[in-house]
Amino acid sequence: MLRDVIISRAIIESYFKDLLNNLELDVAIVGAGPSGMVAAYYLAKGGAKVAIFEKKLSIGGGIWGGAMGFNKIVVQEEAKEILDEFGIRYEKFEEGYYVADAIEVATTIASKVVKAGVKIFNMIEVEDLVVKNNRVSGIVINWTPIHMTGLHVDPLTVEAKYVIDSTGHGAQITQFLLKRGLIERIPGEGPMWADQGEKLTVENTREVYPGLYVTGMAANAVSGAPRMGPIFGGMFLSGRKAAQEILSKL
Ligand code: 48H
Ligand code: FE2
Repeated sequence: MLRDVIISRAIIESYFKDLLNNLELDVAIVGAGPSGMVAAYYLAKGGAKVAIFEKKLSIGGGIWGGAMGFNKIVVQEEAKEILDEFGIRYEKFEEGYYVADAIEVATTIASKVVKAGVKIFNMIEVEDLVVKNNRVSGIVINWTPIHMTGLHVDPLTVEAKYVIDSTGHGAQITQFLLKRGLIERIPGEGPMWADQGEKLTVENTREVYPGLYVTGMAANAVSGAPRMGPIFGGMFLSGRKAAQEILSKL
């Protein structure tokens, strides 16, 4: 006979074991979109202790819908090797343009990230940063439903040597520093220009404040670089660059 209470105990004990295991991290990644997940993968492969915190129920960020809901994404020559690394299939459309199924991209990356040892906490929103002695040293987390219902409930804290803002267009995590006057300005992304947007996403992937890296669209927003539309190579290359830089410093 199946006992309901044992099902409950299995979930509670297993979940809280994971949460306790991830309270002290090398890298806390905020946002399970393409750039955050790719960063997590390379960090974990490089031996770092890393977890991703995602406010939504679903992971994948902007991958699922491709462009306008046409669920395909385009990847350029420079980033094709990342699709190969993950074992994602693609078709060559024209020289230098490869097209992949958005659902395969989201599910395959997520699966490889989890199997590389990354714990993804979904339904947890990062609502602030820990900043001590002019360095980001952790994240402040809360249940997404608490934010949605507007309840006044205090958060918990996770310690991390590095935090990555992979929250996409809004650069929500870097915004916390702007609000405190710790950085001067977040110009926001510029109008569409795929070629420049893709190049600059990678260039703008950097430590914006001691202990805080930005990747993907957040990197563009923080630096005022153009958006690029439904081409995802820059997101992948940005995640990999942040991982490599952080690994060299850990
Ligand atoms: C926890 C949070 C919080 C928070 C947000 O938007 P994303 O897919 O991010 P990127 O930068 O990896 O990829 C961008 C890409 O999807 C895209 O939009 C492109 C290429 N656009 C081009 C264009 O021209 O429009 O994912 C960000 C994730 C999401 O899942 C959010 O739910 C999550 O971050 N998130 N998670 N705490 N405070 N804020
Ligand atoms: Fe977008």
